[in-house]
Amino acid sequence: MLNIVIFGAPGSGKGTQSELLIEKYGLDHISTGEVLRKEIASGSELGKIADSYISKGQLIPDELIIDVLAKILDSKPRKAGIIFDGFPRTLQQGTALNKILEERGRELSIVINLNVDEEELIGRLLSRGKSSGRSDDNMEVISSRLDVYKSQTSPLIDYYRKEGKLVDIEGGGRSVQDIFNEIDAAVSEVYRKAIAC
Ligand code: B4P
Repeated sequence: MLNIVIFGAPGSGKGTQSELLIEKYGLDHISTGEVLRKEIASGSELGKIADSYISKGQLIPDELIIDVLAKILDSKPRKAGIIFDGFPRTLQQGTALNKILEERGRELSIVINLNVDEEELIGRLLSRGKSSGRSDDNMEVISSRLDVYKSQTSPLIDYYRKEGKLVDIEGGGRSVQDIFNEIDAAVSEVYRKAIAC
């Protein structure tokens, strides 16, 4: 069973590449950003809390999102595997994910790290902002999201590199399909090992 983390700064293509992986490997998908946006749209208590952080470009508190993630994971039927998209975003979430998987007899297979330079990230997010209606796709909030990524999320790169799980992918300056082909090569290798077990 594949357990994939797709990792990168805001706008790096996590959601975009997840869709292609789902299609090819029949995987399940948890996008914590999507989950939170649905909660906001439904007006739930969690949504109200999430909105107060997301609209400022901040991360919602670890204890809250870790609990949400574990509940969603348990509600999913077991498919060929799962993609964690946008989770973890802090070291605390990273250690929690390892524990959550271990408690369920699972193990992280691979972490795809999408590298895109800041200028391109900003351009993509501003362009998405024209049609997305997202409260966080405007310049002020994008700056804050990028700062949060650097200070709170990027330390996970070393964490996963030390675990030997990280695969760096150049996620900018080329087409979605070219990027996917490289991701696919890395994932198909772990997929072969996973089905052999
Ligand atoms: P997310 O929904 O995860 O937001 P994101 O990082 O912007 O998404 P993504 O990176 O998937 O966007 P994509 O590249 O697909 O999170 C939103 C917010 O929720 C966070 O800021 C945080 O506040 C909160 N949150 C979520 N998870 C959390 C957690 N674990 N803990 C705490 N808080 C959490 O798309 C970007 C654009 O680029 C698209 O328009 C796409 O078409 C384009 N694009 C993609 N690939 C391209 C390419 N190769 N070339 C050109 N354009 C491309």
